[in-house]
Amino acid sequence: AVKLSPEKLLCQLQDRVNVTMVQRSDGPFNTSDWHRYLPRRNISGEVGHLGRCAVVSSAGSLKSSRLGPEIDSHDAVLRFNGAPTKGFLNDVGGKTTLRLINSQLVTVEDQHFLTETLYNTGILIVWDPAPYHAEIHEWYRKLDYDFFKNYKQYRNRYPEQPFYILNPKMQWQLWDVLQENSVEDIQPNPPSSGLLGIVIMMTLCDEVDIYEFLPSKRQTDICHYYQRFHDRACTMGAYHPLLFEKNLVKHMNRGTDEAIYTHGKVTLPGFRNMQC
Ligand code: NCC
Repeated sequence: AVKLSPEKLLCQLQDRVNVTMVQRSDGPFNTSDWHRYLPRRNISGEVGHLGRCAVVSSAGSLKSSRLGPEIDSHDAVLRFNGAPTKGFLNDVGGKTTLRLINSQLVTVEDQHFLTETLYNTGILIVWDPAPYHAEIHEWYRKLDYDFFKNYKQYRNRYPEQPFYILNPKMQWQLWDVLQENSVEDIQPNPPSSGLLGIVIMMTLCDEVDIYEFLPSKRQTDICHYYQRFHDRACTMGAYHPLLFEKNLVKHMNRGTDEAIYTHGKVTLPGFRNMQC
């Protein structure tokens, strides 16, 4: 049970969750060294005004979905972490406008972030789990994964590709909304990349279609559409409060239950199209 009405909840999200990227003027990043690395343009200027957007979860249930053409018909598409398009065009489409990646992926050597070519397409945004409501300075000293070295190396290698660092304040502002609207206590860990990406797109787009975040009739224990690995926790959550995230998204859905069942599709309004 979610406490607020769908409209109030949408307005609460818009009001309480401040989606920003780390800027050259922010706290410990306002040095000449960091100036060379952080993108000059802000993200909304970079992407321009986006109409219909798609968020593609990495769920195994995208397999055999044939959603590719529908996903590609959007003005912009957001994907997560190492989710590929090559070899999966029919099911997930080929367009990648933005890619939200976690700091573990950027940092840990066996993820091949610096060499894998799938990261060279679209605008990149990295996020790192921060201590609860930490100021940017505190987070900077207590990174969950120390991704700065690889971030800078990637920027040196691909200086033309926009690559942002998500302001860490957002994750706990969003977590508070999740907690306040849940009857139970939720895990004291940040939301998944999935929910962060959904809210990022709500700030950049007029309307957001989300695919297989809420599982369709194809729901499976296969974790990702691009791997054979089975784990129910991928869909249900373990570290991330994923079930609560999904509950919240379901509650705000402006599409039909039928579209969830057949396409795993949820439709949310962009913040600029809401009357609060
Ligand atoms: O698996 P992951 O997420 O990359 O998936 C991206 C987002 O899609 C949604 N999802 C995924 C699978 C599934 N069966 N159902 C889903 O709803 C979730 O919203 C998820 O956030 C992450 O959130 O960043 C996560 O990253 C992975 C992993 O680090 C990256 O894939 C890089 O290899 C985490 N897995 C592990 O650490 C083992 C995962 O817990 C969360």
